[in-house]
Amino acid sequence: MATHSVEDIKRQSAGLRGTLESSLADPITGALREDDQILIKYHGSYQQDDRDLREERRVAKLEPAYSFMIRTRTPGGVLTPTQWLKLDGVANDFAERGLRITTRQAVQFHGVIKRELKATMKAINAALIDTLAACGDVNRNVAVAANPQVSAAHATVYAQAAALSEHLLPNTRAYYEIWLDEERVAGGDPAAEPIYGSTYLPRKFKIGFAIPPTNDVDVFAQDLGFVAHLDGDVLTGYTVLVGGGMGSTHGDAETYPRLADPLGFITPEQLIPVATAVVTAQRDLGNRTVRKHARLKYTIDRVGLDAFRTEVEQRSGVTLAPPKPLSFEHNGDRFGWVEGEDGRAHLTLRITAGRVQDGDAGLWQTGLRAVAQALLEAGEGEFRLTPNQNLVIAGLSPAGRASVDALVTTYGLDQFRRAKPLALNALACVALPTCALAMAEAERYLPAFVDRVQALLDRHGVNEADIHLRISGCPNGCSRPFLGEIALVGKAPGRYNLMLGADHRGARLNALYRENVDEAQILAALEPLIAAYAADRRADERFGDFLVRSGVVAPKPGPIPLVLA
Ligand code: SRM
Ligand code: SF4
Repeated sequence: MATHSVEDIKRQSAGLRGTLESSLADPITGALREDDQILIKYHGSYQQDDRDLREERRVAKLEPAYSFMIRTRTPGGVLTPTQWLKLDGVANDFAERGLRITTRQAVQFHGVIKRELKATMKAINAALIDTLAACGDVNRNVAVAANPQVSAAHATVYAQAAALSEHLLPNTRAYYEIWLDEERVAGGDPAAEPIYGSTYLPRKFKIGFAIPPTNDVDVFAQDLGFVAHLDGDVLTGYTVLVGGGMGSTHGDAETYPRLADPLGFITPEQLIPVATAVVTAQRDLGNRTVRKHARLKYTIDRVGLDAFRTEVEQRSGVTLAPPKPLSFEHNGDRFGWVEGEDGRAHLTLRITAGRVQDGDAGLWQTGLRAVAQALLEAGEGEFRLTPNQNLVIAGLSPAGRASVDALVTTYGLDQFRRAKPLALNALACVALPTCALAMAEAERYLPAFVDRVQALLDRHGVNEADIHLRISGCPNGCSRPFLGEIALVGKAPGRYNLMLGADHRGARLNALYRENVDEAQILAALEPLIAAYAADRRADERFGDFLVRSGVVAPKPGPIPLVLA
């Protein structure tokens, strides 16, 4: 869709209302009117159709099998057991394929039909979770380090991130009127949007908070990243990063993945004014003519980092201190049990591609329901979704730990004990059958592809190699594939670009190694590299680093020198 029309739709939407209510009430079609398809994104939902059924329905002269994806706004992916149980109920009552944990710590439901959309939204809100601004040209779900090994400072960072998420919500009451039957104020004027204005942002906007040494949120892939600096248990401030993003278009060199640059250092008190200044600067400076060039990363490349910093300082009244060195060990999750400083135990479970559904790979939905029920009865613990599509059962006493451990074994949720590092850290976006933009499989292909690469690792005696592998069904990059040591980026059914050589800390982009290749060609390309890695790697050298050192690929260096842990 041309940019001007999206801009017009936003401007004329009366605070994101559009004609959504009459579109929803129209019994003739399972779809919404075109403009409303844009507006519903700001309410956290996408109209989709089942691409597996497209051809069959076309031949039968039926309209496509329309349904809706709904995405929660769950900053930091934190959910109480009660909330999990309610979301589990939503999946059973209204959705297909269970629950889906996303790469930004949200839950997605797929396959909700139009006439049940409102009831589904109500059921989600009954869990005290909303979906407002989970999609659309606004600030999206705020990602926060989920890994539980740290301390009181973790809670402080999470609280700040959740407050920022609230602060950046649109003011419009449209969401509450349309989905929750709130009465419209007399006169019906849309609420003022001091942060967004009437056309919201030029494009989606993403914020992430990392707590070193873990970079599980892939902070360099965020429009706006905050890296926490701790002095013992005390949060002293954040290094602010701007201009990260993954999305690109095949064959269009003017679109590209980009790592965020350091803008400066701020104290915790300066967080909200500085974040607001970055958002409003992007609101006013971002490209509103060409949507493909509208993300903050392009704004920064156009105006320059120094000019952008000056803009942020003027708007916020904060003078940014120089950024501090950063130290990350990896951008994955830590699986299994860890104990926090307060003696509470946390268990990180591996969930392949974030899909929580009963199947051959485990009774995931039933099992997690039993775990949530047990936490509820014991009055302790919570769930935390990770930005790597996994799940942490957090905050357990020794007794709670024993009971959760038993449930996890009973329901086959202990994949983290059996799987090799390659499988544990692999990511895949949703792609087919629901994603309208998918060019190739991702989530459904991940297990088979991981098995084949693992077979190569086994054959060359490096079966425990911890290589970060990521698959995306297209170059939009929803599994952050350009930060994978090995990545497949979909080109066409069964064909991918093979990207190699990112680091394992999320601080170096990979580079194209083979274009438009099928599985046999991918495996043939990987085998000699894995053999060389097995023979020639240095102690503790990671696969991506090895490929760069040995000149196989030459990716651009990362944004700043990191102090290595
Ligand atoms: Fe994404 C569009 C799924 C994280 C970059 N993304 C989509 C849509 C909505 C397709 C569409 O526009 O029609 C996908 C829905 C598929 C489906 O059927 O569910 C979709 N994105 C996802 C999720 C569910 C992938 C997953 O497997 O977990 C993630 C939901 C995150 C959330 O909870 O908010 C998801 N998307 C990401 C990320 C990773 C991140 O944010 O850390 C990226 C790369 C970072 C970035 O934004 O640059 C990402 N998604 C995109 C883009 C490319 C944006 C760009 O700048 O060009 C699109 C396409 C677009 O916006 O036009 C897109
Ligand atoms: Fe869809 Fe492409 Fe995102 Fe995968 S990367 S979910 S195929 S938009």
